[in-house]
Amino acid sequence: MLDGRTVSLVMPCRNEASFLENLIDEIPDFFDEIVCVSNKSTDNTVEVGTRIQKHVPRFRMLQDDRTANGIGYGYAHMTGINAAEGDIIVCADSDGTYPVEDVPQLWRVMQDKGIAFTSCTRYPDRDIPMKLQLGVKILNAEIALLYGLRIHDSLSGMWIFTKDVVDQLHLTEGDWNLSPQIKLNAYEALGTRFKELKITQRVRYGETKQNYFETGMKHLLWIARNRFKKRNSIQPCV
Ligand SMILES: Nc1nc2c(ncn2[C@@H]2O[C@H](COP(=O)(O)OP(=O)(O)OP(=O)(O)O)[C@@H](O)[C@H]2O)c(=O)[nH]1
Ligand SMILES: [Mg+2]
Repeated sequence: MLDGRTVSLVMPCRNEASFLENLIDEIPDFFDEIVCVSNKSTDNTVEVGTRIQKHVPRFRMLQDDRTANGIGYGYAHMTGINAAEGDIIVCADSDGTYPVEDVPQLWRVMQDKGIAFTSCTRYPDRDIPMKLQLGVKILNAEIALLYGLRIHDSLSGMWIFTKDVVDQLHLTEGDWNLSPQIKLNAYEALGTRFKELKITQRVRYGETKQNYFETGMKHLLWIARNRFKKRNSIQPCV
């Protein structure tokens, strides 16, 4: 609980069985609920999660087997967010990279500044490999140019928002593009109540399965397509 409000943590998860138990043990007590959503895991993530569920009452292991281009990151988030019962919803990867223990401080800033949706930015951070920094900078510039939104981390996977804004997020992207979509839709719906707040990322548990170049190119195209789709959908005034 934070300020008398219940807090849910939503985590997409694919093939993270080897450290899932440690990860859950480290999640701070202020989280009332942890919703972990596996999507076509081929290791024993679901078995481990089902075992954890038996002795950790606040933990739920869900499955969503829909994929888009073989990826279910976005679908897992949609399922987790829909299932989350907390007044405050926090989304973060299940690989230990995001500092979920910082949520109380971040929530205080959100309260002070009237923020309804926070996208937690990892940048600036000199320790992140240059290639990744450059990729994110290109996507940030594309978003600034096409949407007028200046952000530092278009691909952050940690967000904090209140349950009452969920209906305004209109999430549809089942693959990695849910990450830019949730930020752009939140900004469109909430305007100045959308903000970025700084976090520091940690080193990942386990091996990455990400293809940074391929995913980056898909984001580049999606961000542009999404902008034109919106433009076309604007009806001329008669
Ligand atoms: N449910 C589901 N989760 C996924 C899928 N792909 C990745 N994930 C999870 O989504 C989160 C993000 O994936 P990562 O592999 O960490 O990708 P990344 O954060 O871009 O890159 P690294 O952290 O550097 O590996 C992790 O918690 C994964 O377990 C998927 O297809 N379905
Ligand atoms: Mg990650």
